[in-house]
Amino acid sequence: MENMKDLENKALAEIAAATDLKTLDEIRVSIMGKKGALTEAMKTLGSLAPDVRIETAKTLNSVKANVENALSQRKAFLENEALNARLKDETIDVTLPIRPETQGRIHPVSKIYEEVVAIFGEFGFEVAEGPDIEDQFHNFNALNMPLDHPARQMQDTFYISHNKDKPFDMDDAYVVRTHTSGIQIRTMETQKPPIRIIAPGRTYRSDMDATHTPMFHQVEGLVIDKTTTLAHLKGCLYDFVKAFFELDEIPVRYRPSYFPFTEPSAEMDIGCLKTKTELKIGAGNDWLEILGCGMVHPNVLKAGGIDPDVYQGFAFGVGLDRLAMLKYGIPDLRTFFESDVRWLKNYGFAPLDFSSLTGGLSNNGGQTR
Ligand code: 2NL
Repeated sequence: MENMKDLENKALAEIAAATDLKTLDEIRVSIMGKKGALTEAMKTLGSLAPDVRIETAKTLNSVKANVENALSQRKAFLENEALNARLKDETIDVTLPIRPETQGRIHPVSKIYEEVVAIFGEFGFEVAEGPDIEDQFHNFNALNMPLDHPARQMQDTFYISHNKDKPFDMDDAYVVRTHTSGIQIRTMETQKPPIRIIAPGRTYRSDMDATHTPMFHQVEGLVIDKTTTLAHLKGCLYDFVKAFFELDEIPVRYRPSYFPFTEPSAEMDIGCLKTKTELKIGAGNDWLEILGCGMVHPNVLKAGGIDPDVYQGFAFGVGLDRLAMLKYGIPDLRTFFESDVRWLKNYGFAPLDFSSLTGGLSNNGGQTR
């Protein structure tokens, strides 16, 4: 069976020299395939004399085992080499800047939200959060809004039944919050003054036209301490609008207003110039309403578990969507929530364009949009 030993040596040499899996498989077929050299030799066993047959079979089995062993070792080696080459080839340097052709954009409302948080964060405010679905105590009652208040009527508020076994009962239902004030009531319930928070979030009202959508975004602010006054409110909001519109000076005025949850209440306007085609903020003879504010009503402090004879505070509410429309010149609010990528490409912002007071609020080194 000398030629079988030769076959084995030749095969082992070929296997050792194979540099890819395809070649290796061709070698396997040439030896152990249907018409392979070893297979053919096995077929002759039956015609041999019994004593020769046993010896030959032993040799053939040993050749088969050795070749199989060599094949599987070489296969494992080549597979490992291929994997290493692939890993090397597909290495990603995660510290490299993102590709400039990135398609994703930050929504203007998200951008405005980041800006507002950056500004009030710098002022020492904390961000408070709360549920979109509120009970009527936190959304209405605690805010000095009695049952017959017009804002509680069906057409403004989305009510949600929370007891499927009973017929719908408006007085017992939950609501999707109509403002983020409930967050502030919850903060009063759980934290001792001094309190200095902003409460951003989605809010919902049954309303739809060019400047109203059923879902919109609001940030409310609340400051409570023993000596908090209207002067603090004015200073705080003046600094806010200057930082937000990135101007050193900006004319402001306060008009008396009414909210059930503040007394006195006011609306803050900023100076602007309105032309047929443009709105310039910070100059001119026109005024633009920007937010609502006031001193927290004693009844609201009481509802939040805070003694109005010891503490007082100011609060404000500002619409993020409206701020986005003003700052970035977007005419129709309804387009904000149509999820049109062409719109987002036009009005959106580059990813990783962080907002900070020191690094540039809306224009990060000219990389914006
Ligand atoms: C507006 C007016 C405002 C508040 C919201 C508030 C919250 C608590 C207590 C007192 Cl817990 N006030 N929020 C106060 C004044 C105005 O929002 O026009 N927002 C877009």
